[in-house]
Amino acid sequence: MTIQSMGVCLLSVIAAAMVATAPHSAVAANYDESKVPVYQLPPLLKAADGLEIRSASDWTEQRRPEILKLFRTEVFGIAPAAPETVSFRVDKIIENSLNGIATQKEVTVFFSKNEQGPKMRLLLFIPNNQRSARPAFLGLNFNGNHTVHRSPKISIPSSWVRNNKTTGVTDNRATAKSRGTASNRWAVDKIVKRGYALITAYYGDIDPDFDDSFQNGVHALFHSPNEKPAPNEWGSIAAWSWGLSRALDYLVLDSTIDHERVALLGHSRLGKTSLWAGASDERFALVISNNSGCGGAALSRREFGETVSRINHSFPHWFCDNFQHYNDHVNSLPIDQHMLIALSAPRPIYVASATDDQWADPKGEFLAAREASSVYALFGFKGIEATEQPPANTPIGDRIGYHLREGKHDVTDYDWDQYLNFADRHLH
Ligand code: GTR
Repeated sequence: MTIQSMGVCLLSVIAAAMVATAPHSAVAANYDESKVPVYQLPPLLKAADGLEIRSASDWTEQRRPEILKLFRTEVFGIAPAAPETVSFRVDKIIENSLNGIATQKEVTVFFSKNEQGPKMRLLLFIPNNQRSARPAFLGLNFNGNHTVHRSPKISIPSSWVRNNKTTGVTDNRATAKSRGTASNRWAVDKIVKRGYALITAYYGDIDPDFDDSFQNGVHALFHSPNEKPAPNEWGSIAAWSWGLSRALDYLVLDSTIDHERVALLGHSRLGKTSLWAGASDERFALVISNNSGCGGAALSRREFGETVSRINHSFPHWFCDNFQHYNDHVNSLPIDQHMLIALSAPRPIYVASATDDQWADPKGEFLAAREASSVYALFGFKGIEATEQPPANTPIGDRIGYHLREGKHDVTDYDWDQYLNFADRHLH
């Protein structure tokens, strides 16, 4: 080796070391399909002991529990069981809401005996003039229940709220200024007219979405001050999912809602949440992931758009600490996100992407949904048969639904139309 080539060699070693240690933000995200690494997904239909999974009972008894456990301990973290101290109080009933087509209700879910402690307020719109209990969509919202509809009768959250130009929040306290600011994402009238109830709660009631070492929200009820959850214990997504299960605990008691036909819906980080809530609580009848991306429906091994490393650096509180081990070793993850989708089988599940939401890797979301179909086949159901991602605005699939909507990272009326059609097919 010449001195010159030794120099070049040394320089490239130094450059490689700099890339390896550079903060993730210094390395551009990959949006080039030709740069997606070659990867092999962990198998859905082979158990850890090598057994081929050939039947629904093999899946339910052996493979599902082992995959669920891996997501619990390596990705989202173990959440506590429902405490016996949870209680519910119906605060408000307005019978002629939405020009008379719905009953609007507010219910407080107290997570402990202390009424001043963490609690979540549910907002319900229930179709009027129906002879039977209603199927429902249940989804958390980002900025408070009062943002989903402009009705002045919706209570404003008292918990910590993110400062935001659109909602006019500047000091982490919500005000009447933000009424209805998210109404474009919540097709309340349309949902009610189609015969479904809509139930929502503010996610920050369950756990405020910032990295505070879990000193507030429901974590504080289960850990002593300054004690962080263990590396395999719940982060914020698991806490929000836990909250959705507590909402369902209430719905079981409400005779106007058919608790066996509750569809979970979540967008983005709350789409990751709906996938995990549906996986960890099988009482949910249908699961919808809207633009959930990394840690949600998108395959991690594609490293397209947001990656495991990026998400763990930007949002260290979302997942359990064990997930950090895979930041630079995504191929050693014992799971990938097709398995998260498969955990909802045989219940109907819908994955939606958007063309301008490359950060969430629409193709990776499609591929994960398609891969999960092999588990649905064990139950005699068709998932997604298409091998290629469909063009924009072309919903496909049977028991697993998928569409790629034209447009940005958002929930639109187009998305709701597909979810309502899918629910009509599977919940009636
Ligand atoms: C982004 C994050 C995504 C997605 C999104 C959201 O900043 O990188 O994983 O969750 O936030 O929730 O709006």
